[in-house]
Amino acid sequence: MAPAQKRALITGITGQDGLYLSELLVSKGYQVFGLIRGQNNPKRDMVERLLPAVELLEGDLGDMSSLVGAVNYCQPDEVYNLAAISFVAFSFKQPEHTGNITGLGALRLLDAIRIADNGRGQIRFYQASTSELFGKVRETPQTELTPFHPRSPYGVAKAYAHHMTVNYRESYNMHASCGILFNHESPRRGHEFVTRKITSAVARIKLGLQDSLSLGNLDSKRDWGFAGDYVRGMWAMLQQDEPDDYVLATGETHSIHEFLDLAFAAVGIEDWKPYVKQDPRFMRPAEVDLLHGDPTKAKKVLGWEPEVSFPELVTMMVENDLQVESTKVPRQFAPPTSIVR
Ligand code: NAP
Ligand code: G4F
Repeated sequence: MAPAQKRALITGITGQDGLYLSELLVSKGYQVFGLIRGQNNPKRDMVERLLPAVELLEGDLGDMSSLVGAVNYCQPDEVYNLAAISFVAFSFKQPEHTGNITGLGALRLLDAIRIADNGRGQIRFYQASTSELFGKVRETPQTELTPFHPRSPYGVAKAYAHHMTVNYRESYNMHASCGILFNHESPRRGHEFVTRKITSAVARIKLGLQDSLSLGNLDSKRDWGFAGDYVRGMWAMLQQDEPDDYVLATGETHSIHEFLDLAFAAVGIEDWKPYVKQDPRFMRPAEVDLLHGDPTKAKKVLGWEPEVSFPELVTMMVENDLQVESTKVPRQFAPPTSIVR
């Protein structure tokens, strides 16, 4: 007899990681359910177009009864909690809301699963933890054992969610794992994050649609990987016999200066300084200066390794934005097709 089709519930399905993870799970034969919030979410059409096999369920991490209803309806084997207020800068502006959704929201979902699972240990849970937990880093590179020192309301809320996940694992024998993921990007990255803000602006500058780009702190360093690689690691964590926590990172760190070098070079601009302005509006009350992860444990236990290099990632994002933005160029100003690709 063929094994029963696995069922997965994904929160945050409209986000970058939710889309890549859904594609991965559908390709593996899962029946995928996605939680979608709001009475008329503008991203519903996009998800339905990209992922026709996925069933969308209405619910919100701020609303316990909708989470209980979603878990009871889909009877999942695996739940991936990707939903969050995920933009660090925004979390300083709405810290209470961030705490409620990014922090308490994870607890609500854990409790909905605990009640539905009723001690059987059949529902596996993934929590989207983050390298922002390390914040003002105590050591470099950062591992699963590096102490936490979050530097934003987002980081603090994620620390609460992380510790709650570990606590539910230890208290209720739940198969609950945390992926401590370093920054991962893609052509699906939101425009509020620095990488996409840069690649979109570079494309627009090249196409004559924009003159300059305003940024905040250019000195911070991040361990940037490709989101499509990272969702493989999320899935691998839930296939282990025992739940645990894992760092996913490339093991390299790069500054925003380096990202700018590669992004502008991809459209043939060698000196980006005339195009980039510094704007205090994009500075944060507290900054995370350096993130540099050590993925040794994930490699050893999960067999996980990133496949896309830093230069490949930047080029992929710029090329995508050249295509997206070229559709906005008035016909008489259309650039040569060699630039559009
Ligand atoms: P993202 O693109 O910002 O997606 C966030 C998702 O959360 C969206 O689907 C959003 O829905 C949903 N959401 C927000 N508030 C919600 C609420 N109240 N109820 C239900 N859903 C809600 O984030 P991402 O980059 O895919 O990241 C996925 C997860 O990994 C997040 O938890 C993030 O904090 C974490 N993480 C990300 C990275 C990274 O570098 N990308 C690194 C470490 C950890 P709407 O579309 O309706 O707003
Ligand atoms: O792209 P960012 O906004 O990402 P950040 O703050 O590192 O957070 C992302 O990665 C985390 C994992 O480490 C996730 F947990 C989180 O959900 C999110 O996905 O900013 C990166 C760096 C920061 O140092 C920021 O100060 O870029 C700097 N930066 C400089 N100018 C800017 C800008 N960031 C943004 N968003 N916009 C700017 O204009």
